[in-house]
Amino acid sequence: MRAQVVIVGAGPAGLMLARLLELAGIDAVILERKSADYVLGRIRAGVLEQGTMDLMDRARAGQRMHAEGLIHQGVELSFDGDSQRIDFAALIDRHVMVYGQTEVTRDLMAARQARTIYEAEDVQLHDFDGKPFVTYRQNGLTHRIDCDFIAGCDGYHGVSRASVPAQSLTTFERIYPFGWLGVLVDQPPVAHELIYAHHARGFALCSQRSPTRSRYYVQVPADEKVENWSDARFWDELRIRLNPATAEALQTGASIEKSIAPLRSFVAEPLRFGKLFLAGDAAHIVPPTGAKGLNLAMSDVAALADALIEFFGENSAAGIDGYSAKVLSRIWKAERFSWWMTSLLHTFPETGAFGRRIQRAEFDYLAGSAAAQQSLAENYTGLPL
Ligand code: FAS
Ligand code: PHB
Repeated sequence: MRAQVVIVGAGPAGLMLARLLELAGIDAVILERKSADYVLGRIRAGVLEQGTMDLMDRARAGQRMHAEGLIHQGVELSFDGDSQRIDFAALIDRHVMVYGQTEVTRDLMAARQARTIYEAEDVQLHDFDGKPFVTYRQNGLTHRIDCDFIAGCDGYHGVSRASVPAQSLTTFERIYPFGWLGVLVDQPPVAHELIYAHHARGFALCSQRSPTRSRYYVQVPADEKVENWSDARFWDELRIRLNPATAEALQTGASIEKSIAPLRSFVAEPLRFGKLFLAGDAAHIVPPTGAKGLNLAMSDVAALADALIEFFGENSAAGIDGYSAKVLSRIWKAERFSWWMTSLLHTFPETGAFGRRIQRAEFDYLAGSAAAQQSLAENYTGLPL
């Protein structure tokens, strides 16, 4: 088999890249190791930047997003009971949309016309410095796809970055001493906007998926086990960490999904190796505090799609030659913001009383400065692509 581009991974990055290439008449095939149902079963991000919304429209996959997504004009930050709303509309005339990653993935799957090979086992990348090809196993047979380029969109644990010789890659990482225990529940959201809360016992987040479905998180130790958390224990802990009025308004119920996500900051450099490009979580990881993970993956593949369209359409290598430097500049700004939001809102016992006073001062400065709020607003709603 032959394709112009082989994309490894059918998460949001792989699906969006494939769709943009398809609309440009470029033959791209996706190899995904899991089933489509498995991919759709993962509950992850919930907030879309304007740039991601625009990309969904460019992919002609945005109809349901506009019909069902919730436009949010601000978020609330609270710190030991004090609250500050960040008013995106007033500060920078921008907004975000609450629309689950699962729905984004579902819409991109539905829009795709070309080949996505699910349950492709043992994907291997070959000769991406020369004449690239990819092999995979399915139904006991080994298959080969020759191609011009390979896009590694297979996430943090994927095969693509692992296929790059260690000496060709530099990685930067910070692992946080905690994770997020998340619960999905079919109850109306506790507030009309997201609430990011700092409490001495740990961070909490009130998010949502629709007017009848909510998503909540609490910070837990990095080695915590989800089986230690009954629904009752989760709701009790969440209430403690929220302002009393919010806690009082919380509508609880049986969790329909409960999981713990570890938190890390991670960047690999560079993101191009001959005919292999890395994009999305294969290239970087951000702590979800800034709602950047999904959006950063989308901005990566927008740049990669434009570079590949330019190559195949105009026989120009300028875009692919500039891809890595271009996306890394934006990646590091998102890493900085995600690290800053995480540092402000989580508890870090190891930084002691001084660390907590610095966090309090950071919040007080933010609450008292329109400039600081404007900076948060422009980062949260998404820096220009
Ligand atoms: P993905 O990991 O989504 O997709 C990679 C795909 O490649 C997967 O389908 C995988 O099965 C496939 N794959 C892997 N190895 C393969 C191989 N060898 N062969 C073939 N296929 C292979 N971001 C937010 O903004 N907010 C959040 O709240 C949030 N919560 C998260 C919770 C968790 C548990 C995780 C892991 C991430 C979370 N993220 C969040 C970040 C997340 O949304 C990612 O940024 C987003 O999924 C990135 O998309 P992709 O780059 O497509 O990677
Ligand atoms: C979510 O709804 O899952 C969500 C929202 C905002 C974040 C992280 C996760 O910063």
